[in-house]
Amino acid sequence: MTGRFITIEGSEGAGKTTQLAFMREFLEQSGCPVTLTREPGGTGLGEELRALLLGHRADGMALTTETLLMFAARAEHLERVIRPALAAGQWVLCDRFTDATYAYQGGGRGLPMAQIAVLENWVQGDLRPDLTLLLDLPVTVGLARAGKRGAADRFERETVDFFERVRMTYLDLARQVPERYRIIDAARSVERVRVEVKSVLAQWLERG
Ligand code: T5A
Repeated sequence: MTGRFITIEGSEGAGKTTQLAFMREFLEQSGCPVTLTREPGGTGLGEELRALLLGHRADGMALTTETLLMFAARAEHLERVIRPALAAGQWVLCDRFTDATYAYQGGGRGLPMAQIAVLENWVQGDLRPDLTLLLDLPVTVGLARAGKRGAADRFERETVDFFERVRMTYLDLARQVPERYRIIDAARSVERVRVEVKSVLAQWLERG
């Protein structure tokens, strides 16, 4: 039996990493074997690309380069981790995927969505997530949370306007593909968000 592909998305500090730990525990308790991974990253080369993408560069990075590096890391991730895990019947839980490219490089930086779609079709073929949880919260709340964790990476140094565009793009994507997306109000406490995440997963499991 092939596995399922679940992604979690949201802007900075939404609580994805925190909720993924609960999701893994819940799915494993429900008898679903889990592979937990993240983007950019998830492979040796992907983590090296992540360091390039998130690290500061005095000379910046061209938007085309940034986007191609995201998809290079994704191609590696798909080939070495995601597709083999799905073929082995694993439930792949992924912290960000291509929706993040639409939200950050598309919405945030202004790359035409059609160009991202070309790369998506090339790199992924017809593979898309089965379910995407969008942790939505006001930008300033997420940035305040992320700021408590230490030095800001290259994306976290962007303006509030940039993250407002990221948030709006995610909400637009969720409206365009409602059968795949579940929007969760992530401004609440960890525990309240966890209860809703669990309920979404339980309903989705029941549907089969
Ligand atoms: N990117 C990524 C692109 O531009 N294009 C792409 O295609 C892809 C794949 C790295 C960056 O790369 C960009 C987007 C990103 O900027 P990332 O590592 O996922 O991606 O970066 P972040 O979103 O910055 O991840 P964070 O670690 O900041 O956010 P999380 O995982 O959403 O949040 P988490 O769980 O680490 O929580 C942050 C803090 O808040 C607390 C936690 O304890 C933690 O201290 N917290 C809460 N506090 C109060 N109430 C709650 N409900 C809380 N939940 C968590």
